Amino acid sequence: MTYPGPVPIPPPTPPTPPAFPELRDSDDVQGNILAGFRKDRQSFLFVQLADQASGRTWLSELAPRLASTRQVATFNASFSRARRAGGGDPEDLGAVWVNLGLTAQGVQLLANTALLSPEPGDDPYLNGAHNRAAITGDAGPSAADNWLFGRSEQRIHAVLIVAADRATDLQSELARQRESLARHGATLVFEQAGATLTGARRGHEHFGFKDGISQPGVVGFDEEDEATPGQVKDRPGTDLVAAGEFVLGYPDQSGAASTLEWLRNGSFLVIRRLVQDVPGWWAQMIEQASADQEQGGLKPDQLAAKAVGRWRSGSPLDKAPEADRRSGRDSSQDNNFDYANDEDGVRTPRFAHIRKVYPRNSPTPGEAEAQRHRIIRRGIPFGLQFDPAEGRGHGVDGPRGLIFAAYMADIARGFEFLQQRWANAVDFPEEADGADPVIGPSSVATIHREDGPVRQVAFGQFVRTGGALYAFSPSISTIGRLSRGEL
Ligand code: N7H
Repeated sequence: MTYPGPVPIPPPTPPTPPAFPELRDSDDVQGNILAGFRKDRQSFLFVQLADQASGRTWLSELAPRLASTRQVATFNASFSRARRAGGGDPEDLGAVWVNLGLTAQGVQLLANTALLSPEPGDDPYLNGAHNRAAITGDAGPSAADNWLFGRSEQRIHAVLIVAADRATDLQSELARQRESLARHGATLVFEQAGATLTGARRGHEHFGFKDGISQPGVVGFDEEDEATPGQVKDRPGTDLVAAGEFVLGYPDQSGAASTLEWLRNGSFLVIRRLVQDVPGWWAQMIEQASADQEQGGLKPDQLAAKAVGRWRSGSPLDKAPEADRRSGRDSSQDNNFDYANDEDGVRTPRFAHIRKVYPRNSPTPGEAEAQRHRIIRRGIPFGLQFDPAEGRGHGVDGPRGLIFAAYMADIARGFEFLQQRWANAVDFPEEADGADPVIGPSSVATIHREDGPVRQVAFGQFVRTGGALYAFSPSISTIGRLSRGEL
């Protein structure tokens, strides 16, 4: 008798990717994830709920007010059309949007049965941002004990992002939300206001640099450019990335998709209050530039542009390495570049903020790897702009910075990886390149030149963490089910 041998085990059938509707029309994915709120005023409300029953009634009252992707995308399209036609922001078009995020504590409180693993392991969401300080490098003045929100003893279940075009609309919506929270016995643990800067600094962050230029394109949300497949139409240089990198339940860049039903159409949200020392940042540029004169000379403005990877106008160093030469006001090509012919970082240093956090096609780590660590940024500045002559609060007496808010499908692979493995790492992408001079720790960075020896520049740390929270922005249907006790 012959022995039959082991019976072959059929390979597991891969999960069938979920149906892929046009995400632009989604009534289920909350607004702000794929379609940004893009409002000049936004407030973040950090909420502690009283108990399960009152939390659910609060949620059922809130649910109809939450913005969907379809609503925000439709509004943004009409706003852009009106702007192009009228040459400025249309005064008569305004909206008020609300987005909800729940912390792991919040989901535990609201759900019927345990949706989350009882062991946090090394899951960032289950642990909470304060328990991840060793990963993100939040020590000393950035230590979690000093945070305004997200400290270990605070119990935050939910975060609301309320956004409006007009100050009066924002104030009435905030009043309504506070009243509803109070009526359901909830506590407002912290309220953080944000507003875009004004005048010539509109669209710029506090150090003075234009922000909001580069975002990933999302398959199923952004239209592909026929002439340059893989890129977004009318946004030259913007690569299309799989939706599953940002929204759960869709295939990501590796083809994998989360199969947990309640997570589908949701996205993880990282919020950080990043306090910026504006005079300190510029003083170091002036000091370092004058020290550099002996070596051939860089002006403070040039050094600061090297730290960021763009000029203050937003024009990328890759296109204008020596001076900000962008012609006129045409910003359409500001994202149309890569690092293919700049391996050593002669034009855009390898430590530059935008190259650290999105190395595009740099050989290290390579384009495929770079696309596995993308995030959608929805931050907004807070505090008054630095201008001591303007009076109280405009000098060193007032705090200012960026409310960094970003959506992603995986916090460990998204925000934490960018911060820990790339921005904070002196040896990424190559040995002794230096840490990210915007969000990394103090370090000595290496500037490469076309001909001539490399230069060393010592950058300090002028951004500190003053609050942080990890949340999950569930789909609108999951929020409904949580509110009805069906999950
Ligand atoms: Fe950064 N800055 O003013 O220097 N950022 N950032 N950021 N950032 C960007 O390209 C800034 C922070 C990213 O696609 C620009 O749209 C400041 C954190 C990513 O090429 C400027 C702070 C993380 C990009 C700044 C801060 C990131 C980006 C250029 C904190 C994630 C897109 C504008 C106070 C860990 C890169 C633009 C790309 C761009 C600044 C924080 C990530 C000017 C001041 C914490 C992915």
